[in-house]
Amino acid sequence: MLKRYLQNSVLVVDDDHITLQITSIMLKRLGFANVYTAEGGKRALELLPTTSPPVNLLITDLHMPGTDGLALLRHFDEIGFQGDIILFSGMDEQTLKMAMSLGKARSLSIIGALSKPLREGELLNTLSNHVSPAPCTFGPCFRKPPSEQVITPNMLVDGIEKGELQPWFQPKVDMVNHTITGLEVLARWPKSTLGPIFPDTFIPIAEKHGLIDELTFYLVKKTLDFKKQWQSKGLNISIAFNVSMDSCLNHKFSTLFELMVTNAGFKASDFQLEITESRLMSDIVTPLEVLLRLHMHGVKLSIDDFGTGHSNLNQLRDLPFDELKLDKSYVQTSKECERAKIILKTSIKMAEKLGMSIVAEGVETREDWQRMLEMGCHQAQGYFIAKPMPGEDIPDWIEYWQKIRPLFRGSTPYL
Ligand code: G
Ligand code: G
Ligand code: MN
Repeated sequence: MLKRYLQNSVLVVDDDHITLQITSIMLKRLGFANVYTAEGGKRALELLPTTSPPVNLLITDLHMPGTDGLALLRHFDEIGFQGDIILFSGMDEQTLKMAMSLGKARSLSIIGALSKPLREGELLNTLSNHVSPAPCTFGPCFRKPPSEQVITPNMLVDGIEKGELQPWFQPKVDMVNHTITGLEVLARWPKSTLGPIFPDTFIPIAEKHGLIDELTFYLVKKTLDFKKQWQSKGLNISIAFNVSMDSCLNHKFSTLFELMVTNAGFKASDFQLEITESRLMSDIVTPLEVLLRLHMHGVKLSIDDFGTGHSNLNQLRDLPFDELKLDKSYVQTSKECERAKIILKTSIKMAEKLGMSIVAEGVETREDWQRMLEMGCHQAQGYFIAKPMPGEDIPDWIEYWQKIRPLFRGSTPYL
């Protein structure tokens, strides 16, 4: 229970000494061994780098003299804070909600906004709803930077040549028997000259400047190296690559991909390609041929980000997809939006009739898991199961998952 948080430190920030003491006692009762308290935002920022183990949960008041809660969120955003955040305040509910939205807009992980006085039950509810079975050591070690980064095609080529880009891996699991069904490869560039750069910055550049195939094959090569290492440990796990439809305009793509896979001693059927279309294609015949050939040779095909962009019904009609990945934005909005729910349910039924396996992306909480299971999804992927992680962490994560699998008995994971 709450293992992910208990293994790390929690930092409580408030300008009131008594509130800090009471909250600290409450957290210790819940099992938190490492509770740090800071009287005000400024002290919190001084304390943060000195905490050991690192802080994975911040609980902060909003209204404080000097560096208040909102400024603290800005600073935590700037330093790329990885952990979860709970706001607690005596302010009215509307203000709390707006502060929560502000934090989320900064892409911080705000998991709750609670009114003062803090109640143990509410705190426990907030935490257990968001607790992921994956311990935080398996999480990403950096986060999306808030600012737009300008990178040139040359920088990207340089990054590839220097081996700075890496494949990271996010697991997918079966929602019924809880087995691991595969790992999705996600490109990461943790140490560029500009600091960490995320794929939504460099993938469009690669696509625009004709570098996407070079990048894909680079990731395939690095991934195959990892797969060999895992196999030597007895771990045989299916791998999914993200492939933009642009790559399928190149007839050589399928040949090259299969050659790399077979030369490494693997079967085409050990791999899956998640196809995304970032722009409308003028030539749809060539991708059809390329994807059909891959399908004939046993590579599984998955339609990615279904519900958004250019993932569309024509593709479903014309291409032999084995899997449909519901876009995380739909999975998330189906929480409150009845129309999104209807669209999801109908898409799931349609995919099922087409004989496809349905994956819910962006499953972040136990509620998300339950909702998507009830709607009929077969597999889940998201922070609730595991965040994307470096290849080195995969064997440990698999071992960990096998241990916690029994917690997923019944319909909802019991954590
Ligand atoms: O991992 P993250 O959520 O930051 O990824 C952002 C987007 O970049 C996602 O849509 C993902 O599909 C895409 N992406 C990540 N890695 C690759 C890749 O290797 N190739 C392609 N074409 N897209 C990728
Ligand atoms: O477009 P594509 O589906 O390939 O992108 C998936 C991306 O979504 C991953 O790169 C990952 O960084 C991100 N992601 C995975 N799980 C979650 C989640 O639970 N919540 C959010 N917000 N993003 C996620
Ligand atoms: Mn994908």
